[in-house]
Amino acid sequence: MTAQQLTFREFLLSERSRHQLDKDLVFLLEDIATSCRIISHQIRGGAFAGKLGATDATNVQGETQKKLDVIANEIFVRHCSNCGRVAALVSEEVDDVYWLKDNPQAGDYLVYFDPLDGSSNLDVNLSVGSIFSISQLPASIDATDDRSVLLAGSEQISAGYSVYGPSTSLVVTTGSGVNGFTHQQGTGEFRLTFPDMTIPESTQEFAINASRYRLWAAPVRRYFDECIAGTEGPRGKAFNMRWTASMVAEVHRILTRGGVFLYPRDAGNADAGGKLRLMYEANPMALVVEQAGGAASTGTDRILDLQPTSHHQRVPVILGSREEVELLERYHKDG
Ligand code: P6P
Repeated sequence: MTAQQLTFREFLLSERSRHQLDKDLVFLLEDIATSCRIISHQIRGGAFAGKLGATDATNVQGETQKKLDVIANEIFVRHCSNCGRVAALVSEEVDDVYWLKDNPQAGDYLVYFDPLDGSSNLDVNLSVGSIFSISQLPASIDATDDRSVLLAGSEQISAGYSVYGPSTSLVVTTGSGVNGFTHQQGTGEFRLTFPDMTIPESTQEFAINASRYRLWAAPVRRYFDECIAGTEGPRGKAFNMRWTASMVAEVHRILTRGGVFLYPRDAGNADAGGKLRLMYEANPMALVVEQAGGAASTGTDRILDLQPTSHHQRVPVILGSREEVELLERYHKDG
């Protein structure tokens, strides 16, 4: 262990003094880290405790809930309720906004989370993760109205994710860059192993579910066709493709070595947003990616500028190395 591998608390306390973080935000981020630590433990012991596999319930997304989806949600709810300044929780697994305070105050925290993203990977022992986003209740909003959680992603004060892979990573931004931590077996600490994570401007790696080619609009097909055309094609370079069916794992790879991730909407269903959810998938990942020097777009709009219309709203997502995202935005403009 090298000297600079601060624990998550040591890091947060140093950030608090450098960037005037509120002490309650430090407590809340530690509660989120604890949630990720416990979820990691539950996953790694899942096969022994009969916790893999599905329940007979479906969530608001119409997806069959895995046992660990429900367990992970309960862990987030329990630990995010510790901080007395959390006004409400918005979970991918829960239909309604979960208000924790009868009379929330301006500045209280709103926590949006996908407790277990990519859970279809659980039964086949592939990476899954948790995603979180934190905003604050504005002064001018009627806090008893669920619409008060519909804040643009640019309002986030913190966001991040945890990857439950060969090791457990926690990646966090509080608006001053992106830092990566690794869970240390034995001590249980998250230690700062990847400080100041940045996304390379250019890449030769893209991530998309190519089985959906027939459903894509022309700009996405154009981009994909040029990527697979290799050195003889218009891009003049050969690309590699990755698809892990876990957004968290894709984003972590992009933060680690660059790349671009796409989940476009179906061309024939322009009203539908696609698959990924704005409030607790696209927004937090967009903040992390932008803070690491990348870009995040729907193809036509910057994700963080979107004004939400519902807390389970879906949006198309293109994020990662800035050069690729900007090229795809140009292709969308060309039509
Ligand atoms: P597909 C997981 O269900 C998820 O929401 C993202 O984590 C992932 O990128 C995507 O869906 C995978 O979608 O269509 O390949 O199953």
